[in-house]
Amino acid sequence: MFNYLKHTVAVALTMASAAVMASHIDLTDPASLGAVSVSAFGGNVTSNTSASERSGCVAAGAGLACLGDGVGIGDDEVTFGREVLTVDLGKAYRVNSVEFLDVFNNANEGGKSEHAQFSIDGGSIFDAFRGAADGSGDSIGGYLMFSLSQPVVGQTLRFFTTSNARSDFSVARISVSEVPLPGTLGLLGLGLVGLGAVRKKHA
Ligand SMILES: [Ca+2]
Ligand SMILES: [Ca+2]
Ligand SMILES: [Ca+2]
Repeated sequence: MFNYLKHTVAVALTMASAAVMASHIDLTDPASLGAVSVSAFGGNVTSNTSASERSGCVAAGAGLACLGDGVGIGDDEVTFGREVLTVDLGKAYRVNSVEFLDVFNNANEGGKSEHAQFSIDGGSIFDAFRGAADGSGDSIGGYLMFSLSQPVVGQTLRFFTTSNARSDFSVARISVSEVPLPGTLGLLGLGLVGLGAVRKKHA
């Protein structure tokens, strides 16, 4: 009986650790998205596959597939104004980071950093941009990683930009973790309680 319960706890622990595995949704390879769906307001969903756009993605050196330059709207980027790109993950995940392409300082256009903004399930707005206005922070392809200081659990990400009329960007990758299932934690709890009971009996 004791061994059986030890086994149960071991299985529950294994399931719990498997439940926090991270995965990367690479939007530069639109055919790889599986249950993830992308839709747009203000134009069609696009992924620019021209050689120059793809080479900017490759040169960013972020390990992206770069079959396109990420998803945007209409003219290939999510453009300042009313355009909204919606990414439905298919179920709730912990969102850890989002990576963008084509986010530059625009130092040669008035030094106004481009902004990429997004919300998760309609929550607070995250604002991704380069800090330096002198262009020193620019990178090839306008690659920019935005890490959430606290991961947010959600299913639907909405991307837009309203803070600088020069802004446009594409979404390259979303990194998520599985949300631990309450059932798994319950099973783990039951196993621990059972183990405690058996220990008491043996004492
Ligand atoms: Ca582009
Ligand atoms: Ca656009
Ligand atoms: Ca841009």
